[in-house]
Amino acid sequence: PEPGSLVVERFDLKEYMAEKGRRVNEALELAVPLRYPELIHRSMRHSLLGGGKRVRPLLAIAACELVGGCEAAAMPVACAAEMLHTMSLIHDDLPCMDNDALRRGQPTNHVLFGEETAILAAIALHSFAFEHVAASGSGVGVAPERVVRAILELSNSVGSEGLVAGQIVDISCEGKEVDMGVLEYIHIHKTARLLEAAAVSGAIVGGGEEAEVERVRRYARSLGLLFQVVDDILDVTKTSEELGKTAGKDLASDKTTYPKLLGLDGAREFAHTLVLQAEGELAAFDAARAAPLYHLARFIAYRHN
Ligand code: GRG
Repeated sequence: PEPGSLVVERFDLKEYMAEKGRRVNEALELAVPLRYPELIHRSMRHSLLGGGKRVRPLLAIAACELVGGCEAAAMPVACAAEMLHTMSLIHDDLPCMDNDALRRGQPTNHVLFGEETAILAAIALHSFAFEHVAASGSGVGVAPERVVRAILELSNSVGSEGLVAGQIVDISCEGKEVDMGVLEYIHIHKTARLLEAAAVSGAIVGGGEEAEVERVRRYARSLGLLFQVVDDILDVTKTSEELGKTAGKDLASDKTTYPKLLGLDGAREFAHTLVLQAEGELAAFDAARAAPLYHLARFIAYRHN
């Protein structure tokens, strides 16, 4: 085997995720300290620091390192991506949206702090994400034009061409049968766009060339869709196993899912195609540097819960 592929074989994703996750948590803790007015900062910190897999920061850091940048250069955009993700989760849990009481095993923001504070905390995290990149980007040795490009990617991914677009189409389709095109639109916008912006902004601040940044974009887009297809498959198979039946919750529910549109085998085949596409984009890079992103794609594709 080639030297690069040996390194890939020995790579420990769990260890990498734990180590990067620890440093991301430290950076987030420092970025949003508990200060006056305490209520809003407690509310922001509750949702931002209370768990989560930190997949978006990890993507930003791994993409930055993939193109030869260092972790410190990626940290501001990594934190910003997590702040934007957290902002979207606070909104998503509100009574006027999904009305969820639990998130990451803890009470949701509005349950603990009330709706007014939860909305204000989400807005504060939204604007602070960009402030954080603008204020600390150049401080870690990133050229100002790259800082601006990263902000452009992140801001575009949450507005009416990103998360908001996915959410409004999802809401409009509630209770209706949707086709493959609409299902894909919803998932690309609600899930893949922010994952993509995290990875792409990481590659930008890491000094990536245009072609490298676009490879990272295609990798992350496939990964985002893969995440959702596997989620749909697990919804069916987990419930089937629990009930000891062949048909799970999602094949019977109103929601349109990939297994419903493609059948379980078809959805598995689609997931396989997506993981191959994601891996294909990494083939152009040094194998050791690509190892975290390569293993992350496989982890998302072959996870069991
Ligand atoms: C107000 C600008 C604005 C946006 C809000 C509510 C909304 C618009 C969009 C919904 C976005 C949403 C909640 C999408 C689902 C994304 C998703 C895959 C969440 C789960 O991500 P994980 O598994 O979660 O990475 P953890 O907890 O590990 O971080």
